[in-house]
Amino acid sequence: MRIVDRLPAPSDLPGPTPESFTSRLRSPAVAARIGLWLGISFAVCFVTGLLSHYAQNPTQPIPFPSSPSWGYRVTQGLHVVTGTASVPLLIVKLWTVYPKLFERPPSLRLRVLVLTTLERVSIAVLVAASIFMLVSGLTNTASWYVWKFGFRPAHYGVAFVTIGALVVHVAVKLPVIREALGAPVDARHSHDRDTAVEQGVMSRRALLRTTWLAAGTAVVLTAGQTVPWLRQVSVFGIRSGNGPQGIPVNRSAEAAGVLESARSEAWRLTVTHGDRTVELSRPDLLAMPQRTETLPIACVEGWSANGTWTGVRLSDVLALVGASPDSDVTVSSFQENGPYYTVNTLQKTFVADDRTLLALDLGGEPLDLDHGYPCRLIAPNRPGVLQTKWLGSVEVQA
Ligand SMILES: Nc1nc2c(c(=O)[nH]1)N[C@H]1C(S)=C(S)[C@@H](COP(=O)(O)O)O[C@H]1N2
Ligand SMILES: [Mo]
Repeated sequence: MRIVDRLPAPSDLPGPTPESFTSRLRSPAVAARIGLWLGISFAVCFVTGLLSHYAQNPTQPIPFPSSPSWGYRVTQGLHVVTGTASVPLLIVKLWTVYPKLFERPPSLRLRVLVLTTLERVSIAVLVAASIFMLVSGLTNTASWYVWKFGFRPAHYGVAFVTIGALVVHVAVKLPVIREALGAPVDARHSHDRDTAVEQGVMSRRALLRTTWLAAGTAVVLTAGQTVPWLRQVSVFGIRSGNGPQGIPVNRSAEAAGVLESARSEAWRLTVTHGDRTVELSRPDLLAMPQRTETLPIACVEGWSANGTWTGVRLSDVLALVGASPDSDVTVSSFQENGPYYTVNTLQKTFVADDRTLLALDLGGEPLDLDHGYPCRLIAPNRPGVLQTKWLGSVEVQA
């Protein structure tokens, strides 16, 4: 069926056409190679992101494990590193395929138009969703909350759109990808435009090498916030600087508005189990058996650092109100400008783990005000956002 009686040939329409682009660099031979790494990077980012999301769920059908203590540190480090490395990969990938934006449908027949439009829409969704993921993730790691929406649900929801569109894209392009990866990078690809023969400023190989270098640099610069010996070079690692007691600070006591309440003599930790309640001062807690554990703070933003924490076991405190460690426990901060980060529930796995402490000291000194003085939670393999500082109460769930 024809839309109108006499159609112009698609190539007669005005405007640039893919043939206006003459560089050999814009080829599936390049796009497929970068796409392969971009795909791997997105896959790692997706899986580690799901883990992080699950770890932060208030209820977990399968309990999140408390071991290994450094697990979340590694997966979330990978999440932020692969996300950051994806930025240069995506930019070069989009550059290589840019001429396709000006492609005309092979004919103006309705069926062809519908199919072409569908393909374009699926690519548009993939590109838009990918850009959203990388931009929202990066601004979040920089603690630059320009968004009105909640970061976590949006970043989580669009992740599925991105991965779905990616799977469709790879499936549709499989023949093109296979041909490209099966031949030397310099070989002509059957989808190369006849006009794309100009050498340009560099070879395909050199473009790829430059891209790997850019991605590698992004990795090294970001990984510095997690890997101590890389810290010196980590200019992207916003929180890589040393905070008090050798650990970066996410929100300072001043920002949390607890400068006075944290230093107050009247501070007590309220521990509740049903109708039993005890109130503990810092000297009370210090008089209990003290345990020391080396555990990391691993922020969702990707930075992490090990600390040597001393304090009382959560299970020892629960024993004071006759609660078994086989319970879920909600800890709350006395910080008033919440609600974010100020209340969270530990599943049984974390409550029963002997390394879970109500920490009083860090690195052999009383906790810095910024690290949660007079008392903070520290548990193994837990997102930093759930390591509540400036504790006010511990409540055993029924
Ligand atoms: N009460 C309270 N606890 C909190 C936060 C907060 O803002 N308020 N921030 C959390 C986040 S996001 C992280 S990463 C860790 C950081 O701990 P640190 O500042 O001691 O390194 O504390 C967590 N505990
Ligand atoms: Mo965090």
